[in-house]
Amino acid sequence: MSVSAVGVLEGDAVERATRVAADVAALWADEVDRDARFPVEAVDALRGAALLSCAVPRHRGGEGASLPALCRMARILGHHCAATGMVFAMHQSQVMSLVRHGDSAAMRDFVDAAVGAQYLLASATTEVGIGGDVRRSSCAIEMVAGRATVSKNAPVISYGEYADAVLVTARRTPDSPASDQVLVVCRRSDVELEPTGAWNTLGLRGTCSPGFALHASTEPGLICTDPYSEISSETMLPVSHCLWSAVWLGIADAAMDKARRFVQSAGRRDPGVVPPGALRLAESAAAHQQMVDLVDSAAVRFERAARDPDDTVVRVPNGVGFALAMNNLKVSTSNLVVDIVGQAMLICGIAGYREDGKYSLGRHLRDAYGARIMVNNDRITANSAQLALAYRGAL
Ligand SMILES: Cc1cc2nc3c(=O)[nH]c(=O)nc-3n(C[C@@H](O)[C@H](O)[C@H](O)COP(=O)(O)OP(=O)(O)OC[C@H]3O[C@@H](n4cnc5c(N)ncnc54)[C@H](O)[C@@H]3O)c2cc1C
Repeated sequence: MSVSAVGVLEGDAVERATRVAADVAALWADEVDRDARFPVEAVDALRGAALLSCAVPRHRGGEGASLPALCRMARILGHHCAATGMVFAMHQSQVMSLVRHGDSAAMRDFVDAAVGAQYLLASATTEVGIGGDVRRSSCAIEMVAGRATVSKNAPVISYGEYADAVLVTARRTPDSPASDQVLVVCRRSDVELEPTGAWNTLGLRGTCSPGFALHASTEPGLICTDPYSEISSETMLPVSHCLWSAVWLGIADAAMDKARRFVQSAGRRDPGVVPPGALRLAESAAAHQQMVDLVDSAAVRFERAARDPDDTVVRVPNGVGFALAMNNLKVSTSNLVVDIVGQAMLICGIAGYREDGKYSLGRHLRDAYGARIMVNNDRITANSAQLALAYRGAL
């Protein structure tokens, strides 16, 4: 399916993403997973449909897609190809971070270029030796001949080899403490990426996320002026958790569809008898509904907080209640997706366990297991435990 067959720029962003998901991503999902290769057709189609810039405000050349709309897109992409959904989700959280926190002239020029050329943005936040604690860095920005340079040993950079720029966290200066971080944009032409390993994982294989030794030299204007602590709490973390959860919801949708079709088919074979899987399907539907409601309400919570930081219900975006809610979202949805796909496996039985039939659930199950470790739930819960000690309000 060519990009033009997807219907470039016809319909709103959600409609276009739906077509990319069903007409392109779905066709290649099994091959992408089997070969652990980048979903190049689907990402090209997203690019062709101008969906890589849909979160940029209209007055800056994008479509001003809201977080609830981005979540709907991530969900439908995740349904058909979780790797494509996750690439979309990770990219959009980088875009939102730049749009909301990059106000230098250089940063505005970068965003203009990103809209025009439909840049794909990757991120290097985790670091060897620091693990999944994205709020600390050991690498640091050093000024060399008027350029901001950074070298980072990144254990994982998703689609690093396919990205047009990498957003890197680092200490502000070589003398700064580990927590005094900045976010710096490094264009691909300013970055050397030496692979330090391969990406041969259980699931989300198409995200192509090996480790890299990253060396970059960029313009100082491409260092975000807001400290990373603010970018993370106000945008990158909540947006990532909402969009990742939406992708996991897409995985759950795919499993639920198969389970439902399996039970309906059993029902048709024996009219008048409720198939044994129907009860389990009803239970799974309740868990699925919880997931839907969690994702929808978290995206709306973010929008309300972004619109009105003094809103007394949602609390300020970087407030403790907001942070707890966004942590809880990630931990809950990453558990629910594994439960739901596991229940679908019980419903479909051997037909779900097989790798070659229309009820096959293997890819969904393997993808689902990535959710809990994509920033480890134990680490997030440890952070929530500290926040909970200090918090007295309602969520
Ligand atoms: C599909 C996928 C794509 C990814 N893409 C990217 C990307 O593009 N860019 C990027 O930067 N990262 C990315 N990540 C990596 C990041 O999300 C990982 O969480 C990170 O690399 C941590 O890896 P880890 O599990 O080895 O480390 P840790 O998070 O350090 O976990 C290791 C162990 O430490 C334990 N632990 C829990 N809490 C603590 C604590 N408070 N202190 C110490 N140890 C604790 C954990 O339970 C676990 O047993 C991706 C991950 C996945 C799964």
